Amino acid sequence: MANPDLRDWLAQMESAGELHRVSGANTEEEIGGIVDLFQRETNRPALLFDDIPGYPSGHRVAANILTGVRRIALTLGLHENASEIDLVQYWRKHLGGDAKTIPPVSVSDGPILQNVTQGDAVDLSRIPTPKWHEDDGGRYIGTGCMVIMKDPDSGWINYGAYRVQAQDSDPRIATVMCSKGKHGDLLMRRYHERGERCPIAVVAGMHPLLFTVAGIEIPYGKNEYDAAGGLLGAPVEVIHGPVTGLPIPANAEIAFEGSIGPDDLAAEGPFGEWTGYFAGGHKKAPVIRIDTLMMRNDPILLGAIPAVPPNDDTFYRGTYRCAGVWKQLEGAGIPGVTGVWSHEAGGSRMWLTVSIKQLYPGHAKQAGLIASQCHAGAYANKYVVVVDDDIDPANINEVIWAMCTRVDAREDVEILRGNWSTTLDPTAYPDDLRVFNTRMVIDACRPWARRDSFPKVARSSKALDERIRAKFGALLPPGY
Ligand SMILES: Cc1cc2nc3c(=O)[nH]c(=O)nc-3n(C[C@H](O)[C@H](O)[C@H](O)COP(=O)(O)O)c2cc1C
Ligand SMILES: [Mn+2]
Repeated sequence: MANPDLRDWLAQMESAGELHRVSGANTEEEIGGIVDLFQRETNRPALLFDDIPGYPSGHRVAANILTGVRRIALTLGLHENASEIDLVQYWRKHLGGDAKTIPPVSVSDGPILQNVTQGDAVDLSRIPTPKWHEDDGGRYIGTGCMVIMKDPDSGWINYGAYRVQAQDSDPRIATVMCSKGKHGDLLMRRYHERGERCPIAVVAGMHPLLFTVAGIEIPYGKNEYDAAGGLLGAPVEVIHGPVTGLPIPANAEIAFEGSIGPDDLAAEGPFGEWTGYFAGGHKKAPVIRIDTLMMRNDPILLGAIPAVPPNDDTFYRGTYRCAGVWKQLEGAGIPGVTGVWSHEAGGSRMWLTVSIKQLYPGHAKQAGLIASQCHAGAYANKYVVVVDDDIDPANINEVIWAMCTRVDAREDVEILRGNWSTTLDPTAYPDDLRVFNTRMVIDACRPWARRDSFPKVARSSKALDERIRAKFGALLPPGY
């Protein structure tokens, strides 16, 4: 059976009531403006734009894809009523060295080859690429994307989501921004150190499961296609780019291939980023000179847009990151962890809540300090809150209630200076480097010494809830 494609995903979301269609919004500001409105809260529907002024009807844009718990669950093949912590549990199982992998298979043809243009005929402006934020420096064709490269020695194939700007000056070029140390950056440098051009392919529309894998940290040397196959339970079917030979999903919507020469740079940015600011500025980025543009009939561009959080860049990745923090806490010997959640308002990074069953004095503080510094949790974190296991870490009302009623700030708050951060964090310091931040670890568990005498919670018991639901269920609104 062929792999599911973006169209299958959109149909699945539509039948689940998770898709909203918009006709007639333009790429200059209206698509971006609508996406911004939808992203202001999680669990609003995904968006599909059609009849975009200036483009043939049927050339579409999908966005706001993975900002809801239900859509992430359906994308991963979980039950549609999976909770936030169920998503975290999924990644605990499907993460790390023992995760199942299935290598991709090559096929000779696929829908992505329905429309192929090469050389001077390449024209990226055929794709309705929105200006996503009012003050962006250009149009980003690559957000919900896969950027594919190959190790020149070992042949290792890597793909990641790195932002790709279509350059208005020439419809045959684009720029790509891989942060230092990302696999794409490391691979590109291997070619450039030898004075060679780096072959590259960009896929800008595909099933969101393939995109999911693009944005998460699959280890160095591992092929993201193998990881995606493992999650899909079937090999990803790929064609090979006619010029670069790089593997491209056969049922992708839009893809282009080309190469990046050493020292070939163009102006890039600014771009509204995941912390909610235009913090990266206007810099130079490597130029992709495109050899081949491929697209399906009626192609669909996939957007996953960073913005003031919550946003599509960070929300789904938080579920994966929490599983990493959970595993690393356990790896550090912390028992009794019952949940980890990274609140979406902090870009699913800056705020981390850990729930534990307190087992010994100092346990809660130990868990908080390690969560704030373990590899999965440390980057750009600002707050770690540790709560007892009667609190759902994904329910911010419960977390704030615990903070309000179980924290004695004299004992329970630690301030840590000089931590790992990023220039995208507006509070990072010192001014000339902007690499460190200060963070707070808050122990919001019942004080260990008072654990037996602490006041009883004034909420019905689970048993009473059940008796009420059994007798009055028909009279109560759904979900009560
Ligand atoms: C929507 C989205 C946009 C992203 N944009 C960038 C980017 O512009 N540059 C970057 O270095 N990483 C970006 N990332 C993060 C990388 O995709 C992520 O770190 C991934 O693990 C990189 O793949 P790699 O580990 O193979 O390098 C983005 C992630 C998402 C989900
Ligand atoms: Mn990688």
